[in-house]
Amino acid sequence: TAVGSPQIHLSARLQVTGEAEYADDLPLPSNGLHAALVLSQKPHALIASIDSLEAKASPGFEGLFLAKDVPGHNSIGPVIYDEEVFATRCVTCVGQVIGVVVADTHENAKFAARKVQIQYEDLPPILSIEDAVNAKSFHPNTEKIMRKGDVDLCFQSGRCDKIIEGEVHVGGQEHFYLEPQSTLIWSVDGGNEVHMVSSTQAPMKHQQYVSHVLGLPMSKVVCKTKRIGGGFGGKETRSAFIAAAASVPSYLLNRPVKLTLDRDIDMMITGQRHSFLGKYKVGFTKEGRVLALDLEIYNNAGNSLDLSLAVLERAMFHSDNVYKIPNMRILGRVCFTNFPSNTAFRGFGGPQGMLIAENWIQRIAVEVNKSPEEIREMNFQSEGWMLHYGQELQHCTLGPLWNQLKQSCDFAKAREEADRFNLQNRWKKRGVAMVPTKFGISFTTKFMNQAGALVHVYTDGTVLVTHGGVEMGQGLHTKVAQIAASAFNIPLSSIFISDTSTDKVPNTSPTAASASSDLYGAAVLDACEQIKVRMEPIASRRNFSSFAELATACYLERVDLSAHGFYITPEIGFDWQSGKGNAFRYFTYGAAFAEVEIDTLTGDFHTREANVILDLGYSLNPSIDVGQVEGAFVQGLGWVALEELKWGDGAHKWIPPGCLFTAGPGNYKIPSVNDVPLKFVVSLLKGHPNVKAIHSSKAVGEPPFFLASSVFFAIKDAIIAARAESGHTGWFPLDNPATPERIRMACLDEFTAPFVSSNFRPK
Ligand code: MTE
Ligand code: LUZ
Ligand code: MOS
Repeated sequence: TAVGSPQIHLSARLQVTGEAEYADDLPLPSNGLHAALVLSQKPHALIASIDSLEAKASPGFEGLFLAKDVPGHNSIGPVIYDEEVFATRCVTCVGQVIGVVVADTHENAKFAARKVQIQYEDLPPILSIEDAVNAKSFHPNTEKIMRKGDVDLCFQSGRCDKIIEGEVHVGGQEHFYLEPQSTLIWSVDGGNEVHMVSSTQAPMKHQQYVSHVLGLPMSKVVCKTKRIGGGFGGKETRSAFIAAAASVPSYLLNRPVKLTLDRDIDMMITGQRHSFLGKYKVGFTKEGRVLALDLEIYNNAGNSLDLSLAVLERAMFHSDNVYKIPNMRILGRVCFTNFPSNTAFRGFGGPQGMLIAENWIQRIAVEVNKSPEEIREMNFQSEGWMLHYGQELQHCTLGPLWNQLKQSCDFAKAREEADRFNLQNRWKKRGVAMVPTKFGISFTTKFMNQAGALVHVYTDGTVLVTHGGVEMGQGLHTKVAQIAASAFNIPLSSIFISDTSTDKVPNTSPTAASASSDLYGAAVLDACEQIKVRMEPIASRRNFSSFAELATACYLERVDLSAHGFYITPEIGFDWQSGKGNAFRYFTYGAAFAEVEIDTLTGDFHTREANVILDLGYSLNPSIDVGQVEGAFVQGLGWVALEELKWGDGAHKWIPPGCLFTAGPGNYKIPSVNDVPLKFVVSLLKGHPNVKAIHSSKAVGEPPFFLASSVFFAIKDAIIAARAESGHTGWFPLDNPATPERIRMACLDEFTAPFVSSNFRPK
């Protein structure tokens, strides 16, 4: 059957030939206009005046729209309405939308938007997590606490041989989807219905925002998405405010409007992965067994709440990574800062929470003079372990994964060889690391775990499937088509999945949280099963030579060959009141080994080997899944070691405070082919069906992302070897990304000695 086989991604052919269509490829109708946004240039300021004379006189100008022009409501937001479509009195970040200009061409629209003169009265901005913490600048009602055992009692009991405290700074990351944010929007039938095609993970959010902003019923607003050129969480919510801005001129002028962001603007205004600050206090035995963890985590939300609370919560759920922590207390806070609102990004806070955990694990290893791998193993959770949020660990495959990896990478030998290399080389050092992960599968917001589908069987035996999920390159449509093909026992080529559309399947959650093949696969299967039940009386009458013949026979017998399917994830729900519950349906586990070589004089590095293993149950499509693992790992590698966001901090004249300096590939380095590990092995654990999801499979999209931290800890391991040569043996901080500057400065030697102390933390 189709399920479980390595089918080629259904749009691979179109994508590699460049024929696949994206939102911006749609031709703009002849009366269509191009839009450009008028953006704040101040991180925090009152708007004193807006002068549009010059803009109105610029070539091709067709209109400027501000807050006062919004026909419905100007307030939007995915969870609470704390954002404005167009800023009214006050701006709270550089890049906040103040207005939208439409013109005959994209260039003219941008030109006119730049000509809008805005006078500001500056207010003091908050431009770091530290500043936010000091100023107690938090989003309202976002303090979260999780507890297990009694941390204070454990620290006081004398049972801990050692108690250490430290800080971890976790860097952000730009999504850098290949296709920038884009919406084409138009009205139909005289102007009272609005349709749009958007590059989004959340067509329903676009429908909601646009109906709210224009004052139209949701039933008259349609959003369609055929495919998107990557989302990675960056289009889970942050696409919708752009659609909302474009909807205003389109509706008021009754003309189609296209708004596609240039790369620099996209990077500047649509938010990134949250940077985090973690403050830990951890108590452990002299063997390295963890007894208690007191943790505070802060995330950099930016100027609106967006999904930041859910991101913080997922970080809290993942702050144990895979370790037994008998006593644990986590305090989480969402920092209001004067940056564009940060948002979902592959892992959704999970990687940040786990990276903080691996930091103190690595530190314990140094303190007790053992390898981090030994400390990791010693503290592994196992079957039946009660997690710090009251969910019991079931079907844990961490042990088999870890052992298989240890064998396949021959860790002991790799360790030895790296040590030997390091003895023989003064200015090059090698490092190795093995890191495990577990990623919770479900939206932590319970109601989001629902999915709808619509399946039509036609008389020629072909099947049109639509469902609420968006194809963003992850292969969702391919997997769902496999599920439908298997259900009807027909070839994959008989299934067609057309665009995602709010008028075919309503009320959909964003395509996110890695759960889409679980959710939409099950919803589609439900629809297929309904149709099969209706076909059964006809099918049992005689043998049909083909599915087409059967479908035609059913049609002639007036059988309904269309069904709506629905699925909700059973048995989940975490209760913040009691601090307990099944936050997740199940976990996807993985482990990775990495070996790196660093140049201690330049801080350059390369990954000599990465060996990654995931438990994906019975994979729905192993070739797509291996692709997801490779992609997630390399994207994670960018996060831990290459990609650094830099903002104006007031010190540089030519770059305003709070303005993104790294707004393009010229000075923001995402992984390229040169950064892919020289030897890159990905394998999937065999023989462990997942009883909790469709066809025994597991979700794959986000879980492998964190495994790239093995590269980070291998770099740290190499730095340890470098420092040892100049007599530095204690623990030292290293924050991600491990850029050449950070690697170089951490490799203490006679050249750095005049400038830095041994616990220097390169900024
Ligand atoms: N793969 C590709 N090619 N492009 C993407 O944008 N997004 C990732 C992951 N893999 C992404 C991707 C993220 S953040 C998520 S949550 C999942 O895909 C979403 O899809 P799924 O639920 O079908 O796994
Ligand atoms: N989005 C969301 C997510 O709203 N809730 C989640 O738990 C989540 N997890 C991962 C990615 N996106
Ligand atoms: Mo993914 S961060 O859930 O879009």
